[in-house]
Amino acid sequence: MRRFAALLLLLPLAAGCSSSSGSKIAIQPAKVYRLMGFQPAGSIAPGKPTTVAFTIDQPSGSPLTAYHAGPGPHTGVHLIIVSDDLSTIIHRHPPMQAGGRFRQQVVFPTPGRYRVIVDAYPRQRQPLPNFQLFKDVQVRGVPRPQPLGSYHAVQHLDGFTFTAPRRPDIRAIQATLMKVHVTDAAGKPARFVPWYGALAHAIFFHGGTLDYFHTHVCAPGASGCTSLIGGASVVGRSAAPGKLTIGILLPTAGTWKLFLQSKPEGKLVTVPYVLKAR
Ligand SMILES: [Cu+2]
Repeated sequence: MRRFAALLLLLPLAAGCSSSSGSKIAIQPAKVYRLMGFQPAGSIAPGKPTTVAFTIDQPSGSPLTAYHAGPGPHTGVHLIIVSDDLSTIIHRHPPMQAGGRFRQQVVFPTPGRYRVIVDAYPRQRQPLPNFQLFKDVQVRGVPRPQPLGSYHAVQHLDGFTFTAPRRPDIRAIQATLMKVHVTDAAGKPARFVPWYGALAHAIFFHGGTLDYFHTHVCAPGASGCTSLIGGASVVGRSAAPGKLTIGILLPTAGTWKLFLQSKPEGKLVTVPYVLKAR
């Protein structure tokens, strides 16, 4: 039941963390599940449609074909790709194909190294609801890394205004909620259209190490929305149009980039926030 509990709770968990790739935290299932038949196999060209494909092999050696299903965002496989300067994010949930294969066409826009994160939610929910597998992809050409930039509380994107706290206070391993208010061009609260089972996705990457964490904003009463890490859990909520309450839970201190993805009025918007966790 604890996964469905209200807003925010702290729980001791025997197993380590479920959603972090931090090298300091052991991820038990990642040692025994493996990406098999990963494509692309070598370096690729920028700006061209590229097929990313893989199967997840179980410790037994047979492909994993039983994934969690149903409402909420914690289902199937989440494919998340970032450039190592964190200027680009690609986030898709490809459907499973025959034999447990996943296949998604994406465009890697610029040269450089990208990290592919496969965040899997198997039907078997124990010991952890999800685990991550990683692969790096090299895109040919000379990389021109973009600076991470700084935190901006108010951002205008695609006709919408996103207003976040002026100075968010974030500490490692401590669950925090960050409220973001979203208005349309007329200044009215935006209505969020669910996307991949959530009203918003908050995807966090640590600058440099590319440690990863992912939380979701769900409608009141939605289940399967809580994220776990190192004994703590967090879930975001949206109780009214224009309002997103984002759950933040970061495994380590330092500089993180949050990609806040939502569909106000049905249009996918990705808002970047550079956050410092103490
Ligand atoms: Cu998500």
